[in-house]
Amino acid sequence: MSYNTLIVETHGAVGLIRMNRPEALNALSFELTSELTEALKALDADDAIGCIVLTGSEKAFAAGADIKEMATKNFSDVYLEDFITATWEQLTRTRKPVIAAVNGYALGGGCEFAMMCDMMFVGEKAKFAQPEIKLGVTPGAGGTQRLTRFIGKAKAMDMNLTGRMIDADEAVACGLASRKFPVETLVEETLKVAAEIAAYSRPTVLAVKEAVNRSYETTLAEGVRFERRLFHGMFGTEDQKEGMAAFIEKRPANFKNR
Ligand code: DAK
Repeated sequence: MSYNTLIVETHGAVGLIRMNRPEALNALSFELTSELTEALKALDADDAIGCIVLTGSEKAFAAGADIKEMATKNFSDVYLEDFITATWEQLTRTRKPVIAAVNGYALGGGCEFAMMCDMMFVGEKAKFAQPEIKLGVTPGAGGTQRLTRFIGKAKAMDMNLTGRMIDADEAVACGLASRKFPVETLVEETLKVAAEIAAYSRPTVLAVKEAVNRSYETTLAEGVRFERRLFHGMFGTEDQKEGMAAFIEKRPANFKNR
């Protein structure tokens, strides 16, 4: 399938989605977010794919919601069309892991998109901000909620109330991103990590993602109980037998995703 605002490739068992609206620094238009929803659904449903990478260009991951598209909307427009919820949240419904590879600007909705992914790697020149306050709106896709859970109240309040940008080092230091790479090698290095994840047992990968995400939505006791049940369930898979046999026999595991 071809898209107007995305470039989608497969690299072995990894799906790579590049947001591609260079004229608008990948601003998240209705077309882009709708196409991204379709691309994510297709990769999630593809048995040959085990992990997904979402990236933009060296200048911009995404410079936020498309301001030109939304500037004249009124309350009824955004409420009735379910703005954001309708086309922005497939990232949170994707079962396979999605890694954001962020070069350049990740502002407003761009930062929120990156936070909807399961992991975030940054290029040295990445820049994050929640500048909605400068536009007279609040964030609408997790800028006050996910960001606060990622980096804590003090820094989230600072970013949301001032709109200031943080750089790649600050993003890694405060836990927004987990690894930093040179700009030119960010996507290549992210693809390597994605390939490593895609080579593990698929049911185990999905269960790990589900368990970590559950920690954001429940108490510690319930979360650990959920984790324990998933762990018990893993003993019903062929891949558990294979993984442990491979360790004992000192050979690489050959997972079958069963
Ligand atoms: N939307 C539309 N076009 C954008 C854009 C955006 N967010 N960001 C950049 N562009 C366009 C510029 O207008 C320019 O187009 P032309 O003028 O050439 O036609 C082109 O991309 C290049 O941008 P610049 O010329 O500005 O490039 P610079 O290198 O000088 O500056 C910049 C780069 C990223 C610092 C700057 O472009 C910038 O500040 N962009 C806006 C960043 C921003 O404020 N993003 C947050 C958007 S708000 C909700 C409602 C709203 C929201 C959420 C929920 N609900 C109703 C629930 C808001 C969400 C957001 O994301």
